[in-house]
Amino acid sequence: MDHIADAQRTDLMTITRFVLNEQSKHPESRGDFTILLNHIVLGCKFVCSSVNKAGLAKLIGLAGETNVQGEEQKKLDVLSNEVFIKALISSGRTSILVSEEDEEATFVEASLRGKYCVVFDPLDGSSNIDCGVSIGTIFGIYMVKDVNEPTLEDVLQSGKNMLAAGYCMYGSSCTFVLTTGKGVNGFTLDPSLGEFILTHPDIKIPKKGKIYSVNEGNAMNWDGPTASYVERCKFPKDGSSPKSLRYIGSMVADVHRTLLYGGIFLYPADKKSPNGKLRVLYEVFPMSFLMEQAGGQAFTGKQRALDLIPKKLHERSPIFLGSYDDVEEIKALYAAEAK
Ligand code: AFP
Repeated sequence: MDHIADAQRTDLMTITRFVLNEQSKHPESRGDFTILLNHIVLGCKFVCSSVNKAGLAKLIGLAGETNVQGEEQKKLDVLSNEVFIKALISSGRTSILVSEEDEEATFVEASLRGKYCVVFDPLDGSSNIDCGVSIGTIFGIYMVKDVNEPTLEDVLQSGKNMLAAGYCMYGSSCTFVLTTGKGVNGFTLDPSLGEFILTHPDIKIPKKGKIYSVNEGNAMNWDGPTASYVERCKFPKDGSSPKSLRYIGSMVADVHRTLLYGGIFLYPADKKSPNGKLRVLYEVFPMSFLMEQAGGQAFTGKQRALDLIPKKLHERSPIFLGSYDDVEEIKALYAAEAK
């Protein structure tokens, strides 16, 4: 009998225990981050359960404009947004919230204010819900400069100032991936316990990968470096095997695979969308932070992604992220073009 493996199986490292362990290394900490994270986790559990029920609800005729009680059914992305906003405000630990769903930032009223700002996409990839593809929540956390006077400047900061970032993927299992700036850890929801358990400690992305991930339907509008890079993936010049193409069209799922298996995920600029499609604050920054913490890189085509300073809440940026060597190759192509 393998006693060590058995001990690990019965000694469950829940996400709360994990974060409390981290907190105990900082005697000055008052547990604010743990409380905030608990509220984010609660939102994720709610969305996970709603996503799981979405297919069933449709089959038994609950979806659509109204349900059997004649009540209006909220779309899942709208519902998820409400749940996160309420959970984050009630944590008493936030000052400013920026959601993909809301045009304006939410400023928390003074009596409920705390020292963190949260930027998030409550349900990224939601156009994939009806066909059962994995979707997810993405979030990033900043510290407010002055709790008495929060301003938009607190969230329009460079990505390298993020304190923590992560995502929760609602797929064949529900997986929560987190960085607090000391590596990346993954937790899987045990539905019978209702707890996220550490299943992927200290995730490191392979230095080079065998997969590229991009919407090739946009190829006719790509710039030179992106087009050459993808051509090299398919027809390598160094005698190596071509890379495989995998593209789900749901960033959390594409990035999760890239993190675990290695390779590169691209959402480049093109002639129609000169800034790409993905949003800086709650897509590009959190995923770039996770990639760097796992040993990979994230690049915009011009600079390190985390060095960007967004001017607007919903600003977009091209993004190339993944294995260190693969991103290095695309950086070299952009550098050569700039000469
Ligand atoms: P939706 O939330 O509208 O489904 O968009 C998903 C997304 O923002 C991101 O998750 C994907 O990586 C990207 O868009 C896919 O975009 P394309 O459909 O243009 O490939």
